[in-house]
Amino acid sequence: MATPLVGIIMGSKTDLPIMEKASKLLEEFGVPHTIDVASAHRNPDVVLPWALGAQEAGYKVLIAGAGRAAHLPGVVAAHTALPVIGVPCLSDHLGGADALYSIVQMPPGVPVATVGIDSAKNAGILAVQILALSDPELAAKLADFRAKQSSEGMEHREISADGSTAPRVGFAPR
Ligand code: RP5
Repeated sequence: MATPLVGIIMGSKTDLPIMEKASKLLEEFGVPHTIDVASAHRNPDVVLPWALGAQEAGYKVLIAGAGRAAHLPGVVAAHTALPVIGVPCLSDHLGGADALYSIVQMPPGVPVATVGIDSAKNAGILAVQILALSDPELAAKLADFRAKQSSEGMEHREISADGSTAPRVGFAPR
């Protein structure tokens, strides 16, 4: 089995429906990765060795997702020099703003690259972009992905402009 390049970790199995979107994206790109569940406050004895050993284990990027007082991404980042991408997970309180602020507001010195609330797919894409810097094959896949996305965007535009690609002026209905 290929050495996993991306390590995904989340604070609870209840985060899985969100975090599996990162895994799905990495699968699409053929990026070997692992998924783990360990909470920074309930399982610190698991989180610390995972983060401390991640670089030696061969990981290049880590993705950490958590909800509420979401300290997992910051704790992971504090124990590794690898780039850490944080995913604020929506919980049943405060609309996910609690997790967003907890993750994005890291004090200067230990950054967590934070994506939007529940935006685990973007975390996967960002991980691919980082890996693609030193992997031409992955860079080519990323270019295809962007091109496909762009042409889909144009299709949407044609629908919204009644089949015409001419730009609309202001908000006047046709
Ligand atoms: C966080 O608390 C987890 O990341 C999860 O988003 C949230 C709730 O966890 P559970 O009580 O559902 O396990 O630690």
